[in-house]
Amino acid sequence: MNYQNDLILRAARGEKTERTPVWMMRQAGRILPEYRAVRERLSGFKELVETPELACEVTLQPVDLLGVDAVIIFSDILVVPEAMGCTYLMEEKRGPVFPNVIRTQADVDQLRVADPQEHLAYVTEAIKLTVRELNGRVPLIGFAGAPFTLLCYMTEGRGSKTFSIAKKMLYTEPALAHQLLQKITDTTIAYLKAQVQAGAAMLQVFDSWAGILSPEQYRVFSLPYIRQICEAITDVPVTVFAKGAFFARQEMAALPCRTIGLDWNMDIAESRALVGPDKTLQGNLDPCLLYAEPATIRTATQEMLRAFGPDKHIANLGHGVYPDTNPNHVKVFIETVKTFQHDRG
Ligand code: 1CP
Repeated sequence: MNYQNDLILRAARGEKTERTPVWMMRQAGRILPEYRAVRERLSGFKELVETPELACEVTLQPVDLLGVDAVIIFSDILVVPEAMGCTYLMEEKRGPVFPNVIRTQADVDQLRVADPQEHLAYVTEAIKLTVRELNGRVPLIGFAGAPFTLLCYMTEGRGSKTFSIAKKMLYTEPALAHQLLQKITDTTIAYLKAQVQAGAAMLQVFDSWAGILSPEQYRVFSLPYIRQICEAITDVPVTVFAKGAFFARQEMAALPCRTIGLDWNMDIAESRALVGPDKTLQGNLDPCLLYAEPATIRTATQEMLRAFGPDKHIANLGHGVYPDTNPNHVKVFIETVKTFQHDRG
């Protein structure tokens, strides 16, 4: 594929770039009035996710409206549990709910290792359409949830601040947890490979709930499965974003992935020292900073860019952009990255 703008791929591969590339987690979503307009016509979130033409439309919105250097396919991490036979509902105010939670050996046995051609074709179809529509303007990022983060939702049955039911399984039935994690991992590997075949130029693994684990539990229940995923994906650069896993940065440096995502609690210089010089880092402005005045956003973004340095950095927020963020403030963040000139000394 010949791209008009492949800054993000070059940065992910560790090559020098004219400027730092930028995109935002949750860039396709409720910050954009154009997204809300599409959403209002529909029965719900799942209709948007499961209709390739619509998913394609909202995936593309941030390129035209915000000028980002990559798109992320509009979908959700919860499509994987669904493909395995554990369906979810997206309730308007409450978020995701799983009517049938996974808690016993029988529950785990009932789950299938999904075939992406059969159970996730709506995602690969949306990717193909989007890549065709993009016509080389910017690369498309595919994604999946990390196995541990998906275990959280499947066992708990909904979002939670503590995921104590999920963690209870790790402490009381570790063998069962490992069986579940392995089934999720096998599905995820097949799914991510199908995304690459459909045209995803890079992939991100979201371990959104990494931060609730102790370092020891993270080593046992999350990292080995992320490692399997990274080892299986050989054709495109992979980013691992483990929110809250400040304690695992050195171990993440040893994963066979190209990029490590940082959240806003992670100090940039300390992260670079822990991760070493080889990998690309992504992040990490506090999403709440976008509530500040434009001048403050500019200054903070420039400080962040200086701290990361000119190479091996993909600018992003430290987590997804919040839905009540003013799109004009988002544009200030993106424009600041795109016009910043590093002093290469
Ligand atoms: O109707 C709506 O607009 C609902 C809000 C919404 C959106 C826009 C949900 C429900 N999912 C999404 C899309 C989405 N989800 C994307 C693609 C859009 C983009 O990034 O531009 C992606 C990458 C995700 C990934 C996702 N879903 C994660 C991992 C990233 C993260 O934020 O940590 C997680 C944890 C989810 C679960 C989920 N989906 C939706 C909600 C409200 C939640 C969180 C539930 C909770 O609080 O636990």
